[in-house]
Amino acid sequence: VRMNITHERISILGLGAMGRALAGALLEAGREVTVWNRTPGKAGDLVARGAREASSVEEAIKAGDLTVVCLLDDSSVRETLAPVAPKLDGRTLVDLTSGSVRQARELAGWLKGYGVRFLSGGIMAVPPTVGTEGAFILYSGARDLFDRVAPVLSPMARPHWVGEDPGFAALYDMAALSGMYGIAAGADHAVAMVHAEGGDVETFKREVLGLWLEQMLPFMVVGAEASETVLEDSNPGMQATGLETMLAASEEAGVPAELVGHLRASLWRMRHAATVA
Ligand code: FVH
Repeated sequence: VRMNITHERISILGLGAMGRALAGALLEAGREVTVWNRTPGKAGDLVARGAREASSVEEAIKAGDLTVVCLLDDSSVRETLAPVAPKLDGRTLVDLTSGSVRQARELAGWLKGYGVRFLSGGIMAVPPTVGTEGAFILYSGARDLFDRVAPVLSPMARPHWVGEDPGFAALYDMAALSGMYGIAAGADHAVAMVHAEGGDVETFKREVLGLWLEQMLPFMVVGAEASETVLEDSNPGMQATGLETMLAASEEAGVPAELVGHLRASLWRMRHAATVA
């Protein structure tokens, strides 16, 4: 039994922007870190900060009590782990590579077959925010494993367990990404309207859009299921009409509004439900 579990040695597979940020945060916190990357030459700065560079995946995994994988996608994880998988019995692996629910579940099943203790993760941070307040990482898999691993990896970002099902971290990660891309697409559309009508885009972004989104974000999240977006002071009828007004303004500006257009049907449904209730 280790007296201080944060002394577990950590290996990181993948030194893209995210892998380097994760390794950097762990080194900053005094962790013992070994790194590996498919293409050599990316470890220089980390080695200067105290990391050890392994020359093969196997060497990296053997050097750590636990291995964090952060590669491009699920197929790069499979490709990297397949040659060493038969030697992973009893090892602990945490995969923070983005993937789908099915990919996470299948990877967990595949690794279980080799006797690997496995957690799947979803990083709710970007490289510059790794290690800062607000950054968090979703983990799913066995709770006891999470309890062991969380304090070791906490310098990367606040660890948050979302369930035993290995697919849940990916599920919440992908769903949250969709929320983010939706807002990004909405912001693009907003700016396109301002641009098309001759407005000052920089002023609009600085003095209007950011402040407005900040103010509305909590309402958007709470009311995310369209059928529940009934704000007491913003009734569905008014919202449905407001959306039509915005869509008309967008059409006038000659800017396609497919993204927000899909909200039309649900708002009119809500308006109908509110009138018959
Ligand atoms: N960076 C971000 O903003 C996001 C934030 C949220 C989470 N994502 C996910 O993190 C994974 C890694 O992202 P990244 O930013 O590190 O990505 P890259 O800088 O493009 O580095 C990719 C690394 O993957 C290696 N790699 C690619 N294919 C293979 C392969 N077939 N076998 C082995 N390694 C592979 C690549 O190696 P190399 O090209 O340098 O040899 C990099 O180490 C990702 O899932 C994001 O969705 C980041």
